[in-house]
Amino acid sequence: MESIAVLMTKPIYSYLQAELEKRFKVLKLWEAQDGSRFLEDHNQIIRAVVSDGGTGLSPELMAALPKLEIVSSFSVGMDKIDLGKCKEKGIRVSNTPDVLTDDVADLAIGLTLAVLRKLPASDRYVRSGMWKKGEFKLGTKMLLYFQFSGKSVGIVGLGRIGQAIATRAEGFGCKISYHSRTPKPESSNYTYYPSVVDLAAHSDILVVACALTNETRHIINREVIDALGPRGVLVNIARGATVDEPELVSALVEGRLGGAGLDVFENEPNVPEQLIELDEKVVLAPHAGSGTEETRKGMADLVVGNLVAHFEGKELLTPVV
Ligand code: 8YV
Repeated sequence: MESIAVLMTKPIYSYLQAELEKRFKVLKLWEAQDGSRFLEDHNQIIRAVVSDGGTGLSPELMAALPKLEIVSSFSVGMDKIDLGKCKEKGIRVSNTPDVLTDDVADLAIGLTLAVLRKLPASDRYVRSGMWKKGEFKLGTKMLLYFQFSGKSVGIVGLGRIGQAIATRAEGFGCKISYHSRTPKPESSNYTYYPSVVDLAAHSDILVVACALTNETRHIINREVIDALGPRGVLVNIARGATVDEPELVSALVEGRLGGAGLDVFENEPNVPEQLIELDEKVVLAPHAGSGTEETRKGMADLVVGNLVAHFEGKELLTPVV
Protein backbone atom coordinates (compact mmCIF):
# COMPACT_ATOMS: atom_id res chain seq x y z
CA MET A 1 0.00 0.00 0.00
CA GLU A 2 3.06 2.26 0.41
CA SER A 3 2.84 3.23 -3.27
CA ILE A 4 -0.76 4.45 -3.06
CA ALA A 5 -0.79 8.25 -3.20
CA VAL A 6 -3.02 9.96 -0.64
CA LEU A 7 -3.40 13.73 -0.83
CA MET A 8 -3.69 15.97 2.21
CA THR A 9 -4.48 19.58 1.39
CA LYS A 10 -3.52 20.97 4.81
CA PRO A 11 -1.99 19.70 8.04
CA ILE A 12 -4.87 18.30 10.13
CA TYR A 13 -3.38 16.43 13.05
CA SER A 14 0.15 15.08 13.50
CA TYR A 15 -0.92 11.61 14.71
CA LEU A 16 -3.20 11.23 11.66
CA GLN A 17 -0.39 12.23 9.32
CA ALA A 18 2.08 9.85 10.99
CA GLU A 19 -0.39 6.94 10.76
CA LEU A 20 -1.05 7.70 7.10
CA GLU A 21 2.67 7.92 6.38
CA LYS A 22 3.20 4.46 7.88
CA ARG A 23 0.92 2.99 5.21
CA PHE A 24 0.67 5.31 2.18
CA LYS A 25 2.61 7.75 0.06
CA VAL A 26 1.29 10.99 1.57
CA LEU A 27 1.39 14.05 -0.69
CA LYS A 28 1.19 17.37 1.15
CA LEU A 29 -0.35 20.06 -0.99
CA TRP A 30 0.46 22.84 1.46
CA GLU A 31 4.19 22.19 1.07
CA ALA A 32 4.09 22.72 -2.70
CA GLN A 33 5.41 26.03 -4.07
CA ASP A 34 2.75 26.01 -6.76
CA GLY A 35 -0.39 24.06 -5.80
CA SER A 36 -1.92 23.81 -9.29
CA ARG A 37 1.37 22.64 -10.78
CA PHE A 38 1.72 20.07 -8.00
CA LEU A 39 -1.74 18.70 -8.76
CA GLU A 40 -1.01 18.56 -12.50
CA ASP A 41 2.19 16.64 -11.77
CA HIS A 42 0.49 14.13 -9.49
CA ASN A 43 -3.09 13.88 -10.75
CA GLN A 44 -2.56 10.50 -12.37
CA ILE A 45 -1.42 8.86 -9.13
CA ILE A 46 -3.62 10.43 -6.43
CA ARG A 47 -6.26 7.85 -5.49
CA ALA A 48 -7.39 9.24 -2.15
CA VAL A 49 -7.91 12.57 -0.39
CA VAL A 50 -7.94 13.04 3.36
CA SER A 51 -10.00 16.10 4.25
CA ASP A 52 -11.81 17.52 7.25
CA GLY A 53 -15.03 19.31 8.12
CA GLY A 54 -13.58 22.74 7.40
CA THR A 55 -12.08 21.93 4.00
CA GLY A 56 -14.17 19.12 2.54
CA LEU A 57 -13.52 18.60 -1.14
CA SER A 58 -13.80 21.63 -3.41
CA PRO A 59 -15.32 21.15 -6.90
CA GLU A 60 -11.98 22.34 -8.33
CA LEU A 61 -10.03 19.67 -6.47
CA MET A 62 -12.51 16.98 -7.47
CA ALA A 63 -12.17 18.02 -11.11
CA ALA A 64 -8.37 18.08 -10.87
CA LEU A 65 -8.10 14.46 -9.68
CA PRO A 66 -9.34 12.06 -12.36
CA LYS A 67 -8.06 8.97 -10.52
CA LEU A 68 -9.70 9.85 -7.20
CA GLU A 69 -11.39 6.80 -5.64
CA ILE A 70 -12.10 7.85 -2.07
CA VAL A 71 -12.37 10.86 0.21
CA SER A 72 -11.81 9.97 3.85
CA SER A 73 -12.97 12.88 5.97
CA PHE A 74 -11.74 13.66 9.47
CA SER A 75 -15.23 14.85 10.43
CA VAL A 76 -18.78 13.73 10.86
CA GLY A 77 -20.05 16.79 8.95
CA MET A 78 -20.18 16.36 5.19
CA ASP A 79 -21.48 19.77 4.18
CA LYS A 80 -18.35 20.73 2.24
CA ILE A 81 -18.40 17.65 0.00
CA ASP A 82 -20.80 17.33 -2.93
CA LEU A 83 -21.99 13.82 -2.12
CA GLY A 84 -24.26 13.60 -5.17
CA LYS A 85 -21.36 14.40 -7.47
CA CYS A 86 -19.13 11.88 -5.70
CA LYS A 87 -21.78 9.22 -6.19
CA GLU A 88 -22.12 10.14 -9.84
CA LYS A 89 -18.36 9.88 -10.34
CA GLY A 90 -18.01 6.67 -8.34
CA ILE A 91 -15.94 8.32 -5.61
CA ARG A 92 -16.42 6.71 -2.20
CA VAL A 93 -16.75 8.97 0.85
CA SER A 94 -16.29 8.11 4.53
CA ASN A 95 -16.59 10.16 7.73
CA THR A 96 -16.00 9.78 11.47
CA PRO A 97 -19.35 9.42 13.27
CA ASP A 98 -19.93 8.13 16.82
CA VAL A 99 -16.38 8.55 18.13
CA LEU A 100 -16.96 12.29 18.55
CA THR A 101 -20.55 12.27 19.79
CA ASP A 102 -19.74 12.44 23.52
CA ASP A 103 -17.19 15.22 23.15
CA VAL A 104 -19.43 17.46 21.07
CA ALA A 105 -22.34 16.90 23.45
CA ASP A 106 -20.05 17.63 26.42
CA LEU A 107 -19.04 20.94 24.85
CA ALA A 108 -22.68 21.88 24.24
CA ILE A 109 -23.35 21.47 27.96
CA GLY A 110 -20.05 23.18 28.79
CA LEU A 111 -20.93 26.22 26.68
CA THR A 112 -24.40 26.36 28.20
CA LEU A 113 -22.98 26.38 31.72
CA ALA A 114 -20.24 28.80 30.71
CA VAL A 115 -22.83 31.29 29.45
CA LEU A 116 -25.35 30.88 32.27
CA ARG A 117 -22.80 30.76 35.08
CA LYS A 118 -20.53 33.31 33.34
CA LEU A 119 -17.45 31.17 33.77
CA PRO A 120 -15.08 33.26 31.63
CA ALA A 121 -16.16 36.47 33.41
CA SER A 122 -15.83 34.74 36.79
CA ASP A 123 -12.33 33.61 35.90
CA ARG A 124 -11.37 37.16 34.90
CA TYR A 125 -12.91 38.51 38.11
CA VAL A 126 -10.66 36.32 40.24
CA ARG A 127 -7.48 36.70 38.13
CA SER A 128 -7.72 40.46 37.80
CA GLY A 129 -7.79 40.87 41.58
CA MET A 130 -11.27 42.43 41.46
CA TRP A 131 -12.59 39.84 43.90
CA LYS A 132 -9.88 40.76 46.42
CA LYS A 133 -10.59 44.43 45.95
CA GLY A 134 -14.28 43.71 46.49
CA GLU A 135 -15.22 45.64 43.37
CA PHE A 136 -18.10 43.29 42.73
CA LYS A 137 -19.81 41.01 45.16
CA LEU A 138 -20.72 37.57 43.89
CA GLY A 139 -24.33 37.54 42.86
CA THR A 140 -24.44 41.20 41.98
CA LYS A 141 -23.90 43.19 38.83
CA MET A 142 -21.90 41.32 36.21
CA LEU A 143 -21.64 38.23 38.34
CA LEU A 144 -25.31 37.56 38.73
CA TYR A 145 -25.60 34.09 37.29
CA PHE A 146 -28.49 32.18 35.78
CA GLN A 147 -29.53 28.66 36.71
CA PHE A 148 -29.20 25.75 34.30
CA SER A 149 -30.78 22.95 36.33
CA GLY A 150 -34.45 22.50 35.51
CA LYS A 151 -34.47 24.76 32.46
CA SER A 152 -36.23 23.98 29.18
CA VAL A 153 -33.74 22.84 26.58
CA GLY A 154 -34.73 22.81 22.92
CA ILE A 155 -32.60 20.83 20.51
CA VAL A 156 -32.58 21.45 16.77
CA GLY A 157 -31.66 18.10 15.21
CA LEU A 158 -32.09 14.97 17.32
CA GLY A 159 -29.44 12.84 15.66
CA ARG A 160 -26.64 11.10 17.54
CA ILE A 161 -25.18 14.33 18.93
CA GLY A 162 -28.57 15.93 19.64
CA GLN A 163 -29.64 12.82 21.52
CA ALA A 164 -26.41 12.81 23.57
CA ILE A 165 -27.02 16.46 24.49
CA ALA A 166 -30.59 15.60 25.52
CA THR A 167 -29.40 12.76 27.77
CA ARG A 168 -26.90 15.05 29.48
CA ALA A 169 -29.44 17.86 29.93
CA GLU A 170 -31.90 15.37 31.44
CA GLY A 171 -29.25 14.75 34.09
CA PHE A 172 -29.62 18.43 35.01
CA GLY A 173 -33.38 17.97 35.42
CA CYS A 174 -34.09 19.87 32.20
CA LYS A 175 -37.25 19.49 30.17
CA ILE A 176 -36.28 18.40 26.66
CA SER A 177 -37.99 19.41 23.42
CA TYR A 178 -36.72 19.10 19.89
CA HIS A 179 -37.25 19.88 16.27
CA SER A 180 -36.30 17.60 13.41
CA ARG A 181 -37.77 16.80 9.99
CA THR A 182 -40.01 14.13 11.51
CA PRO A 183 -40.78 13.13 15.11
CA LYS A 184 -38.61 10.35 16.54
CA PRO A 185 -40.87 7.61 17.94
CA GLU A 186 -38.00 6.37 20.15
CA SER A 187 -37.86 9.78 21.85
CA SER A 188 -41.51 10.05 22.86
CA ASN A 189 -40.49 11.35 26.30
CA TYR A 190 -39.35 14.58 24.61
CA THR A 191 -41.75 17.14 23.15
CA TYR A 192 -41.61 17.44 19.37
CA TYR A 193 -42.16 20.78 17.65
CA PRO A 194 -42.67 20.74 13.88
CA SER A 195 -41.74 24.45 13.88
CA VAL A 196 -38.36 25.78 15.08
CA VAL A 197 -40.02 29.08 16.06
CA ASP A 198 -42.40 27.20 18.39
CA LEU A 199 -39.50 25.18 19.78
CA ALA A 200 -37.58 28.40 20.50
CA ALA A 201 -40.64 30.00 22.11
CA HIS A 202 -40.84 27.06 24.55
CA SER A 203 -37.09 26.90 25.31
CA ASP A 204 -34.77 28.71 27.70
CA ILE A 205 -31.77 27.28 25.91
CA LEU A 206 -31.82 26.39 22.22
CA VAL A 207 -29.03 24.08 21.06
CA VAL A 208 -28.27 23.65 17.37
CA ALA A 209 -27.12 20.10 16.67
CA CYS A 210 -28.29 19.45 13.11
CA ALA A 211 -26.26 18.83 9.97
CA LEU A 212 -25.86 21.78 7.62
CA THR A 213 -27.97 21.22 4.51
CA ASN A 214 -29.89 23.48 2.14
CA GLU A 215 -32.87 23.02 4.48
CA THR A 216 -31.01 23.94 7.66
CA ARG A 217 -28.94 26.87 6.34
CA HIS A 218 -30.01 29.86 8.50
CA ILE A 219 -32.64 27.72 10.20
CA ILE A 220 -31.93 29.98 13.19
CA ASN A 221 -33.19 33.27 11.75
CA ARG A 222 -34.49 36.48 13.27
CA GLU A 223 -37.91 35.01 14.00
CA VAL A 224 -36.42 32.06 15.87
CA ILE A 225 -34.03 34.31 17.79
CA ASP A 226 -36.85 36.65 18.79
CA ALA A 227 -38.95 33.67 19.89
CA LEU A 228 -36.08 32.56 22.15
CA GLY A 229 -36.08 36.06 23.56
CA PRO A 230 -34.09 38.33 25.90
CA ARG A 231 -33.63 35.64 28.57
CA GLY A 232 -32.91 32.87 26.07
CA VAL A 233 -29.52 31.41 25.25
CA LEU A 234 -28.47 30.02 21.86
CA VAL A 235 -25.79 27.32 21.74
CA ASN A 236 -24.31 26.22 18.42
CA ILE A 237 -22.00 23.22 18.16
CA ALA A 238 -23.15 22.26 14.63
CA ARG A 239 -22.14 24.56 11.78
CA GLY A 240 -21.96 28.35 11.75
CA ALA A 241 -24.19 28.69 8.71
CA THR A 242 -27.16 27.10 10.49
CA VAL A 243 -27.47 30.53 12.16
CA ASP A 244 -28.01 33.86 10.44
CA GLU A 245 -24.95 35.35 12.11
CA PRO A 246 -25.65 39.08 11.47
CA GLU A 247 -29.13 38.56 12.98
CA LEU A 248 -27.61 36.79 15.97
CA VAL A 249 -25.13 39.62 16.48
CA SER A 250 -27.77 42.35 16.31
CA ALA A 251 -30.10 40.44 18.65
CA LEU A 252 -27.29 40.15 21.22
CA VAL A 253 -26.22 43.78 20.81
CA GLU A 254 -29.81 45.02 21.11
CA GLY A 255 -30.57 42.76 24.07
CA ARG A 256 -33.25 40.81 22.18
CA LEU A 257 -31.34 37.60 22.98
CA GLY A 258 -29.91 36.80 26.41
CA GLY A 259 -26.68 35.07 25.47
CA ALA A 260 -24.88 32.66 23.18
CA GLY A 261 -22.33 29.86 23.42
CA LEU A 262 -20.72 29.34 20.04
CA ASP A 263 -18.23 26.76 18.83
CA VAL A 264 -18.86 27.40 15.13
CA PHE A 265 -19.13 30.49 12.92
CA GLU A 266 -20.22 31.34 9.41
CA ASN A 267 -16.76 32.31 8.17
CA GLU A 268 -14.23 30.48 10.34
CA PRO A 269 -11.76 31.42 11.70
CA ASN A 270 -13.24 34.91 11.40
CA VAL A 271 -15.53 35.80 14.27
CA PRO A 272 -17.53 39.04 14.12
CA GLU A 273 -15.82 41.72 16.20
CA GLN A 274 -19.09 42.52 18.00
CA LEU A 275 -19.26 38.95 19.34
CA ILE A 276 -15.75 39.33 20.72
CA GLU A 277 -16.74 42.58 22.42
CA LEU A 278 -19.84 41.01 24.01
CA ASP A 279 -17.72 39.17 26.54
CA GLU A 280 -20.24 38.92 29.35
CA LYS A 281 -23.03 37.12 27.63
CA VAL A 282 -21.19 35.36 24.82
CA VAL A 283 -18.76 32.47 25.18
CA LEU A 284 -16.69 31.53 22.15
CA ALA A 285 -14.76 28.38 21.24
CA PRO A 286 -12.59 27.70 18.16
CA HIS A 287 -14.60 24.87 16.52
CA ALA A 288 -13.27 22.51 19.15
CA GLY A 289 -16.24 20.19 19.78
CA SER A 290 -14.34 17.05 18.86
CA GLY A 291 -10.99 18.43 19.93
CA THR A 292 -9.91 16.11 22.74
CA GLU A 293 -6.85 13.92 22.47
CA GLU A 294 -8.95 10.80 22.91
CA THR A 295 -11.53 11.65 20.26
CA ARG A 296 -9.14 13.08 17.69
CA LYS A 297 -7.17 9.82 17.91
CA GLY A 298 -10.37 7.82 17.39
CA MET A 299 -11.25 9.99 14.39
CA ALA A 300 -7.76 9.56 12.90
CA ASP A 301 -7.93 5.78 13.31
CA LEU A 302 -11.26 5.77 11.45
CA VAL A 303 -9.88 7.94 8.62
CA VAL A 304 -6.97 5.52 8.20
CA GLY A 305 -9.15 2.43 8.73
CA ASN A 306 -11.53 3.51 5.97
CA LEU A 307 -8.66 4.00 3.52
CA VAL A 308 -7.09 0.65 4.39
CA ALA A 309 -10.46 -1.10 4.01
CA HIS A 310 -11.03 0.56 0.64
CA PHE A 311 -7.64 -0.35 -0.78
CA GLU A 312 -7.91 -3.91 0.56
CA GLY A 313 -11.24 -4.23 -1.25
CA LYS A 314 -13.21 -4.52 2.00
CA GLU A 315 -16.37 -2.76 3.24
CA LEU A 316 -15.73 0.79 4.45
CA LEU A 317 -15.98 1.11 8.25
CA THR A 318 -18.12 4.26 8.15
CA PRO A 319 -19.31 4.83 4.59
CA VAL A 320 -21.28 7.89 3.50
CA VAL A 321 -21.17 7.23 -0.25
C1 8YV B 1 -13.66 18.78 13.25
C2 8YV B 1 -16.17 18.65 12.58
O1 8YV B 1 -13.42 19.78 14.17
O2 8YV B 1 -16.80 16.41 12.75
C3 8YV B 1 -17.02 17.49 12.24
O3 8YV B 1 -17.94 17.67 11.42
O4 8YV B 1 -16.40 19.74 12.18
C4 8YV B 1 -15.06 18.46 13.53
O5 8YV B 1 -15.07 17.29 14.21
C5 8YV B 1 -13.08 19.19 11.98
O6 8YV B 1 -13.23 18.27 10.98
C6 8YV B 1 -11.61 19.54 12.29
O7 8YV B 1 -10.71 19.17 11.43
